[in-house]
Amino acid sequence: MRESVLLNVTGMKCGGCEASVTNKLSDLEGVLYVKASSQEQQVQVDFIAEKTTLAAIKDAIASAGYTVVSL
Ligand SMILES: [Cu+2]
Repeated sequence: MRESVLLNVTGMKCGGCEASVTNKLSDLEGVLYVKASSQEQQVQVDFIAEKTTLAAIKDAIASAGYTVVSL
């Protein structure tokens, strides 16, 4: 099933940061769409729930050097 999440992510400061988050997430199997906004400090990820998990998505963002803020 296709799911969409909107995560609050701190640390992105420019287009380069957006690109590194987008590239990291795009490497994950099952990720269909990524929209990272440094201005909003948010990352939208659309993914196939059978192929990846929210935890894996959060790990990928963290490994790119950014912080997912849990609400
Ligand atoms: Cu940057």
